[in-house]
Amino acid sequence: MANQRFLVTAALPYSNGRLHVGHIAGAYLPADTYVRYRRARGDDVRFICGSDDNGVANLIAAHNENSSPEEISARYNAQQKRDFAGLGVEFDIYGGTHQPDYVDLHNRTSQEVFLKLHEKGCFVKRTSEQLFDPQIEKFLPDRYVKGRCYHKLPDGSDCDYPGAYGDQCEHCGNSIDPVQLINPVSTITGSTPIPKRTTHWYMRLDQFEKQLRTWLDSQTGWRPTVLNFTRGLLDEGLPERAMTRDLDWGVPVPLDDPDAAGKVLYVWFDAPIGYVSFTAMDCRISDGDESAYAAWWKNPDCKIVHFIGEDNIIFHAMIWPAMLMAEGSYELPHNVVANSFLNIKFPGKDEEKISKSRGSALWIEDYLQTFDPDPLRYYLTAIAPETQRTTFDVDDFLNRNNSELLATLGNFVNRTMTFAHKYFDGQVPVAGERNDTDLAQLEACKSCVESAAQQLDGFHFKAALAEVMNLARKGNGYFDATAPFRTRKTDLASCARAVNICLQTVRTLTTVMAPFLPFSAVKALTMLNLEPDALQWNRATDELPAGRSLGEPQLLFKKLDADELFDD
Ligand code: B3M
Ligand code: ZN
Repeated sequence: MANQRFLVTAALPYSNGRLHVGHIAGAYLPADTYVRYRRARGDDVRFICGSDDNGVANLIAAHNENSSPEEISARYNAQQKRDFAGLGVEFDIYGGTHQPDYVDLHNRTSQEVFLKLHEKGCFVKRTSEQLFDPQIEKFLPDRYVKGRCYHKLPDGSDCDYPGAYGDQCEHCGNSIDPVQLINPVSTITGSTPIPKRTTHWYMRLDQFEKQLRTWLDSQTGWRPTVLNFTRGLLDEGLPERAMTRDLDWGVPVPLDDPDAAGKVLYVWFDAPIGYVSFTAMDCRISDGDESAYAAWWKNPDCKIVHFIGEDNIIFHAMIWPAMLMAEGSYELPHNVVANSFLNIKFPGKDEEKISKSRGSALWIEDYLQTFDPDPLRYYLTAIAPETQRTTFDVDDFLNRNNSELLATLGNFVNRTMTFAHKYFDGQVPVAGERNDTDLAQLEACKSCVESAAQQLDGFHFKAALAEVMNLARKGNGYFDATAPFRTRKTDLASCARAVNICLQTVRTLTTVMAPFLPFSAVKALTMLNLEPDALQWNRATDELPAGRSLGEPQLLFKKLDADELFDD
């Protein structure tokens, strides 16, 4: 197939905190793996991300940390960049919707979209009562207010969750109209808010119901969880949603209307436009022309893929496509790939939800102080929450590092490389005449390349990684069966043949492991004395010629133990 063009995005993290393993498993790792794979296939890919700086989440963090939203978003944006770099999640650009270098372009891009929708009659202006904190004289949109949830659970009982936020109830997952919350309190002052009239612009999502349904029905290759959830929302009918807020932090509402004064766009209106404005910035930096973003966003030959966590489905599979349909000149997403959340289980404790406030999280910053990135990348893909919640179990992480990554993949590569060094002078031995066992092993290499590709094309990362590990397992099986450690003394030709086949297998493994374990793949490349273009997918089964000199063997993985992880 001719090379394709992909614009890949990963959800923009709020710049109100650090990243933990749940964030990485949800969106960033599968996105990075996918991008690496597409590039290995020769596709033209841009990988876009950055922080979501606007909105109440950031204001609350600034309030709690006695700081300003500018300072908070700059600090966490920088921290996130470090965390991603440490894990080898390599974006082409990591912007931020309110970062100094980005805010002008981002505001302009967001305002243009808002104005276009406004001209097209997609908004209604309404004045209604909203919650207001009299103590600080501020409206309380979104997470500025908490109260008891008024929704019903699927079994018909009341949700009644006491800690529901003004935008979403984390217990039942429904979106919340803050004025309907039972016993609301201001999260800033703890006081009881009073209703007060204010004017906002509501997007008439119902105008897009039919178009959204037709579009969703025509999608292939989407995860059923995403399709079913979105269809469920459409079946309930799409209510109007306010796309402006009474806040002094965000993208100013670009209307020449006294009612718009002091108002900003809703953070979920401007955040996905961040994907576009960061692409434009990337084009400005790399092509010297920000208008080149159109080649990615307005080009029917470019596939746009959004990687997100499950709580963002409504925004990416429904509201954002409706915005794009309304705007009219952009392409719609080719796929929206959503993962569920992770639970966490620390040794000797019960499994629990990851929670920043309860301190039950494994932070990337902390992890990287002690460990290499690849074992985490391995585990988070091996347990990827692709269809349902899964658990990051610290003991299981260590076990699987030691018994799979190290004992299977690492061991196969290591025994092959050290053997070739010790007994073949660090060179690829002659292949000789291959027998059925040898040919079957080479065939296993070929079929691994194909089946891993098939799984990756379908966004089945966990299954793709299993194919890679399966080849490593077969490599060990072949090594044991052909026993070069024995034939070395009895039949040197057969020993050489076996080591040759093992090296060819390491060669293939290097390419197929690279999207998952990029740091280890580079080490393996060095050991094989190959150039980086050897990671191209269609070269995965290129044979290493006999006589080729190999690089020095080095260990790909280490044994890990729990103490290191919690050693302060
Ligand atoms: N800032 C992340 C979250 O909901 C949210 C994603 C925006 S993607 C445009 O945790
Ligand atoms: Zn609820």
